[in-house]
Amino acid sequence: MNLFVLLLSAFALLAAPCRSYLTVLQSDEGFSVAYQGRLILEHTISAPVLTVGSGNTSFEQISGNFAIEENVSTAIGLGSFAVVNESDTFVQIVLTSNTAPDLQATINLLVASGASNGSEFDTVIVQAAAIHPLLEKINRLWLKIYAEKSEKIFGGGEQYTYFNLRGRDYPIWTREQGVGRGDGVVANVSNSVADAGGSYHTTYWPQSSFFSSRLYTALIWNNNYMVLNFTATDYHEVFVHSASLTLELDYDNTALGLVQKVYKRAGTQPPLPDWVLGGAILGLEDGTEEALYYYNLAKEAGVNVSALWLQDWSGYIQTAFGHRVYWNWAWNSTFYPGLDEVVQELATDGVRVTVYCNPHLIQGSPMFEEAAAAGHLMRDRDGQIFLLDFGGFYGGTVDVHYTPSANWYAARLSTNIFGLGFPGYMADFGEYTDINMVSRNTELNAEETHNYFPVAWAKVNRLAVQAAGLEGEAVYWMRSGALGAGAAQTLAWAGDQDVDFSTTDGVATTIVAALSLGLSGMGFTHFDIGGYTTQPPMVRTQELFLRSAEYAVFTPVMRTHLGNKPDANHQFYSSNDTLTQFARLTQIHARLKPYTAAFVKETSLLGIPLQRPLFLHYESESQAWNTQEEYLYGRDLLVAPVLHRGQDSVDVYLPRDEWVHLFAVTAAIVGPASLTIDAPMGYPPVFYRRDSEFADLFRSITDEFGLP
Ligand SMILES: *[C@@H]1O[C@H](CO)[C@@H](O)[C@H](O)[C@H]1NC(C)=O
Ligand SMILES: *[C@@H]1O[C@H](CO)[C@@H](O)[C@H](O)[C@H]1NC(C)=O
Ligand SMILES: *[C@@H]1O[C@H](CO)[C@@H](O)[C@H](O)[C@H]1NC(C)=O
Ligand SMILES: *[C@@H]1O[C@H](CO)[C@@H](O)[C@H](O)[C@H]1NC(C)=O
Ligand SMILES: *[C@@H]1O[C@H](CO)[C@@H](O)[C@H](O)[C@H]1NC(C)=O
Ligand SMILES: *[C@@H]1O[C@H](CO)[C@@H](O)[C@H](O)[C@H]1NC(C)=O
Ligand SMILES: *[C@@H]1O[C@H](CO)[C@@H](O)[C@H](O)[C@H]1NC(C)=O
Ligand SMILES: *[C@@H]1O[C@H](CO)[C@@H](O)[C@H](O)[C@H]1NC(C)=O
Ligand SMILES: CC(=O)N[C@H]1CO[C@H](CO)[C@@H](O)[C@@H]1O
Repeated sequence: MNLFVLLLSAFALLAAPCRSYLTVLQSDEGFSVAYQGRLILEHTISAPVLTVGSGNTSFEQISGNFAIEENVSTAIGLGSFAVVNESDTFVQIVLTSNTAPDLQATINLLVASGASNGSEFDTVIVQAAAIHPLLEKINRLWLKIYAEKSEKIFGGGEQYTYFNLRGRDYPIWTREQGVGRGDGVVANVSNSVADAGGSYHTTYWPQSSFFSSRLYTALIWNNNYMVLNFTATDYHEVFVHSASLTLELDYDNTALGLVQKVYKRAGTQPPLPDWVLGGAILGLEDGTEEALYYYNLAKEAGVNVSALWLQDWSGYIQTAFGHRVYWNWAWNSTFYPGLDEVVQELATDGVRVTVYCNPHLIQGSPMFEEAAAAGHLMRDRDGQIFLLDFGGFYGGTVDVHYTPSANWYAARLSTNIFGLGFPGYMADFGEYTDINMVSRNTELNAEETHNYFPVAWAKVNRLAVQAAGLEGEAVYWMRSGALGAGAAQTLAWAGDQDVDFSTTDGVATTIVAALSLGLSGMGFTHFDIGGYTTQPPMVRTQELFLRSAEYAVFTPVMRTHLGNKPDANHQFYSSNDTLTQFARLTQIHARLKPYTAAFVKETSLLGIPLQRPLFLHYESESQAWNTQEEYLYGRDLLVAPVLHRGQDSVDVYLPRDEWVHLFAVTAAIVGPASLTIDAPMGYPPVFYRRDSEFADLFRSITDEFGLP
């Protein structure tokens, strides 16, 4: 999107005020450009800021996993420079190759001023564009942004392995995040089967934006393949498949101020309904009778239930991977008889029923046939419907890029889901778009068709909600995304973790996911309690189920998932002991609702993520920038979950404040302090700020649910 359009639509443009903005320093050897004293570019003839070139790339797709082979045929650094315009608010530099003088580029830096809710802000726009008589031959560009050695980088969408992205490169290409991830046994087995192992950077929601500890953020509205490269010590490099690149840089004096700018610039979110905050969404399946049986078990045990989640409401098929949903998004009344009446009955308990859908339709199903006949499915380069192999069956993909098809799908989902009284669903997938899939929207190239798909898919879901008039009442949760997707999603979820404690693909990764997404402008997320993917001989243990449930209490939505192999997994109903312990945890979640609701409101309004890194509030403490296994939940709760097998204590950093243990009657601890805290099952290290205005609520939780 064009920045000025954005500024005009969302904010009032100011007449350019007189402040000192851009400054250029130059010598015979090079130049630098700074904004209010903060360096942006540092160029020398021998180490140019800009390289342009050409190449080609293959993207081989198997089940949403991509093998990407990059072939760079030319890459020419543009060393010679001339600063041709130099004012406070506009700088233009022309760069020229020393060896090929007809190869040039311009870099423009301009300051756009705006105001939001009475406060002024500036955005520095950096535009780099190649100039060449045969411009079509230039399709690769590398731009270096000044960096400091000690600088930390966060965001990049939903990253799972490393919270601080510094020292590594991050391809921006939506895909499966991988089973196992890295080079452990699980990933190796996944690789041998379907190239599905994944690595530290593979994610459903890569985002072309980042958040620097130098208190600036960069947003890049470009859906071509890109690599955010943070490996070098003195620069960051953006590599893009394009002859031009635009970065929008926003600055602030505090991390807390900056995260709010990210939110406003990336797009504010539709509201998260209140009803999801008070108890658990129970993932159940296998028909009406089975689902109601477990619901009643839960109810009798005192579980606070906000909703049932019936992902196989449309039917199922059995594949080698496990029990799979039948991808035809309509109520299957033979499999779920009387579900319409169940919706009414459960409403009297204050319990809702939620379902499932994705942008694909199984070949041969009624919706597939309807979509195919009306031209709503994506095609291959020969004009045939593109059938993707989903492991055990084939499916078509709705052309969400093409407005008439997107509208058709939104209307269908709205009728089939909301029309039957289901106020929510998992809106799965969004990452599988093969490079050879063709949309009827001809404005997008093949890479954009792939990378923008999650945003277009999110918009379909929002349209479906709006068509039903249910904004603020309905929820859909998504895993795929890109810059701009947050503005069309009510809630994210962390995708398919393994049912284990691994740091590469287990429960611990969901904290990194929440924190990195939060600094990318998406403040509401949650995860499958106990994980999803079971790859034999892996099984979900009671310990994993309960440890992740006790951590999920401190996320907006506690939702269980039976997993792809329900029988191999410990479930909330697998033992009476689990059921009792789980019930207690859902009661704590329900009890916290007034607190959660207050901060959900703040997140919607301001964009301060619900799960937040410590440094947003304790910026001056270096430890607050280094934690990736603890977080603040709202302003007043500090959560340090148990994330490792057999662990019964947690090393916790408490920043400068007075902290009271939520589950133990002890004196307040004065931070900053690093402590080892005992963590018996059911009592994870969670602290509240003594000065919190919710202290009474917290004390009531200690009284009722604290250690005996
Ligand atoms: C990359 O180049 C090599 C030869 O230089 C070639 O074998 C390979 O097919 C190319 N890959 C792509 C994606 O074009
Ligand atoms: C990609 O480039 C390589 C060499 O740079 C060339 O051998 C190959 O044929 C090209 N592939 C395509 C698909 O253009
Ligand atoms: C706008 O500013 C006012 C006063 O500073 C504040 O009360 C209000 O919450 C702000 N609204 C938003 C949307 O930021
Ligand atoms: C997995 O495969 C990688 C690459 O082949 C290898 O380096 C690694 O040792 C393997 N891991 C295990 C646990 O076997
Ligand atoms: C990232 O930059 C490093 C040098 O700092 C380079 O070795 C690496 O190839 C780059 N990664 C990509 C994907 O271009
Ligand atoms: C949780 O369950 C209890 C007991 O049924 C009920 O009183 C309470 O209202 C529930 N809380 C919420 C937030 O639904
Ligand atoms: C309903 O679900 C059952 C079980 O998966 C399946 O056999 C049947 O084909 C489905 N019916 C419809 C209309 O989708
Ligand atoms: C739970 O306890 C009841 C009786 O208290 C018993 O009938 C039932 O079998 C137990 N369930 C499990 C899963 O152990
Ligand atoms: C936008 C702008 O100010 N462009 C100017 C840059 O400098 C050249 C020559 O110095 C002018 O011709 C442009 O008008």
